[in-house]
Amino acid sequence: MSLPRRTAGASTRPGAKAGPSPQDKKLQLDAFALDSAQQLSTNQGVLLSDNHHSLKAGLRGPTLLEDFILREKITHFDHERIPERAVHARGAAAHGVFKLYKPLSEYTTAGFLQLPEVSTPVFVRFSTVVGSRGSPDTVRDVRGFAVKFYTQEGNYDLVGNNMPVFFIQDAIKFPDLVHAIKPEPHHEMPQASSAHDTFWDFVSLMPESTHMLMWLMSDRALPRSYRMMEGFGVHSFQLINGRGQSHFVKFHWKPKLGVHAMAWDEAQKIAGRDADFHRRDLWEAIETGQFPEWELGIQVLDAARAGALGLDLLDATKLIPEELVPVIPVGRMTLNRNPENYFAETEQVAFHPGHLVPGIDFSNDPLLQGRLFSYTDTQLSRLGGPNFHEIPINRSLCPVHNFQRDGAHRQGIGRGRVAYEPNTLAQGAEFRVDGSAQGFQSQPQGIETPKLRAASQSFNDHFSQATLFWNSQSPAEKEHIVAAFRFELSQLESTEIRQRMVDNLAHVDLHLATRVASPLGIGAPDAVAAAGRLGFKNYPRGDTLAESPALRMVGNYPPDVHTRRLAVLVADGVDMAAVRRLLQELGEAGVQHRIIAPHLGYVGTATGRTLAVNQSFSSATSVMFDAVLVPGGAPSAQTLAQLGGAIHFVLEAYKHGKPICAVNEGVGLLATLGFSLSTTQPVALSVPTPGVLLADSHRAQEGEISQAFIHAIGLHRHWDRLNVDAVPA
Ligand code: HDE
Repeated sequence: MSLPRRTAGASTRPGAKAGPSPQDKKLQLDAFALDSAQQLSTNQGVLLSDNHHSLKAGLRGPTLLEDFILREKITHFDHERIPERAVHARGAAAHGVFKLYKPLSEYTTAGFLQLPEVSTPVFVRFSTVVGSRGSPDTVRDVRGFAVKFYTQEGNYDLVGNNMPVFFIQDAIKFPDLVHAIKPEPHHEMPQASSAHDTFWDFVSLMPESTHMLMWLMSDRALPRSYRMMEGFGVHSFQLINGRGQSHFVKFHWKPKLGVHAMAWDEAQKIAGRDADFHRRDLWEAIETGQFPEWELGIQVLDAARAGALGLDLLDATKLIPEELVPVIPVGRMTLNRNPENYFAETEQVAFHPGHLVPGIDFSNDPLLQGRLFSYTDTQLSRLGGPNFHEIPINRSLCPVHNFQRDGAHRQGIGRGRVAYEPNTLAQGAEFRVDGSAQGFQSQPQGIETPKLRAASQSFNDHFSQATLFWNSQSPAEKEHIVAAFRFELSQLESTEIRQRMVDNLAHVDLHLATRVASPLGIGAPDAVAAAGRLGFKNYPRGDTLAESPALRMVGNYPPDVHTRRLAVLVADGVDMAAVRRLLQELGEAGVQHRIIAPHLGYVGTATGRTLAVNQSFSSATSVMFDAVLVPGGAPSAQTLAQLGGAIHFVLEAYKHGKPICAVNEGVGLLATLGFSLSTTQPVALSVPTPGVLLADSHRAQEGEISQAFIHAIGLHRHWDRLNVDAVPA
């Protein structure tokens, strides 16, 4: 099957093919690669003889206005910054490919969803929502997950988030939501945080936000890595097949490495240690060939099935439980190339939920409808004019033909005098684009009357899915949600807002509300007080699921240790021989380790060898690692047990639920936690609390320690560990 190509009208990029045009290539060379020319020039290509001195009247005199070289350089510099995105300002991106598993012609005519042998190039930008461009990566926030597919039928953008629902049901409330969550206007604080009065004031008055608040207070808002997040298209879209039939569809991205979070305490510490934590993680994984992958999945259902579920698919505060409509895996996305230039690609990329290809259409979701306006509008000011589609990262790989003309920064050189249709002058015969069967077709559908400003009755249920989410969490995830609500609400100056919020939560679950309220210095949650306010309507609950296991993070993906970072804590006299095999097997499984010691350089091992040190305790911190190994060797263990940095390292890793394996004398470093190798009942391996392995290498069978440790690392975090709150780290 050959894919249709666009042919009508004048081309802005004649004969364009995948990859940069000769002109782009020249620009790339001219920009930074001086090695071929070895000489600087002005923007006009005029070679410079001196880039160190401005033109002055005499050696010690004033600079002359006529120095066009100085003025060009400074003027360009003065205009280097463009406005950051109003939301999602902080981001990181990568190139990759999407491959389909099998044709989806049953549901859609979209070309890139027909042919498994075609690789569709993609560019994906991940982001936080609230913070400014320079804010830390690890704040509690929703993450953007925007994918641009450069298909042979034009660009298709799937502009989603890492949470499947949203705060509001109607786009008209978006500016209010964003004003409420952004830093407060009088003093521009706090940065990149929802923990302040204006946000909770707004959401506590908008019960429709409650479901999304549960997600935001959950561990989903603290991803360990962009590579370990799910992605969701959020809204219902439509897939249209060759018979013109429409199915509603929800898009899902499922990460190969599983979905994993960090602890809140850890996220805050990382924000100070490495504000670029997620950006660096993505970059390094790709640079080292550990290409992140996601599976694209779809939930498809026709209108009748949607009605039977009792869910309104146009309400973006609701999801479709996977237990009711399974997610069908349809293809795989691999990110395999880092951008060459952050500004040119990651900053200038422009997504739009209305960049659709034939066979996919949007729905009447009133949140989505508003987005269809917003995204082009915002690029006009952010990217400086209507020709942002001509910026290399935004160009489609197939040719673009239309009669748009001119505008700021136009790149394409339109040929001839015809920039309208119908016409006869372009080809000597009548040309018109008027009802051809090819190309994008909007799916015909009825329109309701009368026109009015109101929401459908079916949008009134604001709590049942918040309750479903709560009921579906593992005990540890529930604890984290309670702690997150307490943290956020304790930051508020207004006790009224605190009270109002816990009154709302009483409609989700009274036990949750009571636990959140208990340390906040307010009254007991009062569901009746909340119910008296606007937005609390009795609505017959739709789905009757008691819980949806797919909504919890723990246990939903098979354990995978690829790219997990292990800290190996050593000092002089360390017994590396006893852990050499263990480290080798961990490496073969995909774990990357670094040696941490009291000083940089080398340490001497128990067998008189030298071991190169990667980091010292003065720069290394446990929050940069996923797991800890403490080898034996009495002198090494004794040195570490005297060192505050080493003790703090393991205490903190313990508190954050990270797997810790201590071998032989290395167990001594866990003495502060009350662990020791049992001398009365010697065993090869004991696990006194989840994820803590105390190993006696002399008794262990071959592979016994590594298997247990790899399994513990694969589970990622051991949240159900003993006495975590008592650990002073
Ligand atoms: Fe966005 N959103 N949004 N949004 N959004 C933007 O577009 C907007 C919404 C999302 O990496 C802006 O180019 C409105 C939902 C992502 O470049 C802006 C509404 C979802 C990104 C905008 C929403 C998203 C944006 C800011 C309510 C998940 C980053 C700069 C009607 C499905 C894309 C820009 C990137 C960015 C408007 C709600 C996802 C202002 C009006 C729901 C991932 O146009």
